[in-house]
Amino acid sequence: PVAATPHIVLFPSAGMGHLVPFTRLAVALSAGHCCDVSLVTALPTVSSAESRHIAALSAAFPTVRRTDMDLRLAPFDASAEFPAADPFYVRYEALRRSAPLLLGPLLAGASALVADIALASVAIPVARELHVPCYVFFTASATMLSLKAYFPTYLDASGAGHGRGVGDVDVPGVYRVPSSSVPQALHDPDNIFTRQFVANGRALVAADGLLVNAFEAMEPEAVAALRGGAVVAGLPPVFAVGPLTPVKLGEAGQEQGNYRTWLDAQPRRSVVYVSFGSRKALARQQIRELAAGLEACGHRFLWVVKGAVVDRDDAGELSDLLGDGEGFFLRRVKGRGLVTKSWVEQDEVLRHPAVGLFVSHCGWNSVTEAASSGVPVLAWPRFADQRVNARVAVRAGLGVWVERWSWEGEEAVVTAEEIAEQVVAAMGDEAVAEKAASVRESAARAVADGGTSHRSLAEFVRRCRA
Ligand code: BUP
Repeated sequence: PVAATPHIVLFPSAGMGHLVPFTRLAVALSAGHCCDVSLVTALPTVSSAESRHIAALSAAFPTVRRTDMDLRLAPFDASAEFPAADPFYVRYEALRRSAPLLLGPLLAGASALVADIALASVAIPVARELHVPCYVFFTASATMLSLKAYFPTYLDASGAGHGRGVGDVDVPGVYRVPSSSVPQALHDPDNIFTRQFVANGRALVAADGLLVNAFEAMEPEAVAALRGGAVVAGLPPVFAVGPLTPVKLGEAGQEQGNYRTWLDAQPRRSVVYVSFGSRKALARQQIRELAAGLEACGHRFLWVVKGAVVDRDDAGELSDLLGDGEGFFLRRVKGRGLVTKSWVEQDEVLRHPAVGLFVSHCGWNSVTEAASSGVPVLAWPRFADQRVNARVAVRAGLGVWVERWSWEGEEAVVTAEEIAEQVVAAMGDEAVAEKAASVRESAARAVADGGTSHRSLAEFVRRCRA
């Protein structure tokens, strides 16, 4: 039987890096492909950015139904069990343990479940039991998906984790990921993230399909190797559907930023936009060097600075964070540099004609937004999958990466002089700007009617109807 309107249940995990692409997928399926879409929202959220985003989504797209999952109903407290772990990883664990209990009832009448990669190994069996097809949405690059799919095979073959460290990981058909680019946590087999990563990686073959927020032209080898069975035999179909189009959600509950009027007043491509994502704060000393580097580079800049992992904990003054108790730095750069602790609409910032460079941690959403807007990236990956993503960005021509710059866990502080030097070089690099503009064109082609990503998403919807 052909269901005219498939009902697709989306189950994201925690953090804006996951919620944002799920929102984009929800709107693409609902408004773009006429599906009936429910979004599972686990409450309470970890960050206030997430709760604001969910409220804004409901206001702007009431057709995307919210299905709340109250984690207070789950009979355990993951944060007590992992007191020192990253709060977002602790939430993944809470969701993973709750899924067998709380997910089933939310799947009544569903044509398909699309589960976040962080929940794959628990969501797939729940859906299977209920005869609901289960797809996994991978919110990072296709290259990272290939590493995730291959990593369990690597562990089994190399003996890493049993007293041996993780070396370079040669992902068949994709690339040899140097040990130094393997996410930090994966070097420790007992890390909560590693256990989830390996379990989810092993589970991929049992999914009905894999969606990835990537497009063929940007990562041709990875997409082909995943589809062709080179990475792991027996993977289900891979739907490369990115870069998913950002959705405008309005200002519901958000602080009105003054950055918009400021940006409007700046010359074309004169502003360096600096952000390290929603999940991690730079070390205080590194924040101070970055401040000095931005001041020394001589360019205009818009800098989103974060002082705490979870935004609710970030109550300190901006000047304290910058080590600028007297406010001298902020006064010196006034007019030329705007520094904010508040959320900005990053996609809108990147599309603004005044922005000429993005100093980015290379969270995958940030890379896809840079690709869609054609803004060159000065990559400064910090942790997790970001070095893998940085390489993807550089290979695609989207920017440059100073590979010697340290990431979390490495001691070296990158000095103000080095930062200033690289920013000046990247701002003056016409070749990089031209290549980034051509990445924007190939991204636009992929998502336009008849493009590779548009066709992939349509094929996924067709399967959900069947
Ligand atoms: Br901060 C910030 N405004 O002020 P990533 C982030 N974002 O719109 P992360 C804003 O959050 P993971 C802000 O555009 C992107 O869509 C940004 O995702 C948006 O990095 C998203 O870039 C952040 O993937 O998540 O937050 O480190 O580690 O899961 O990749």
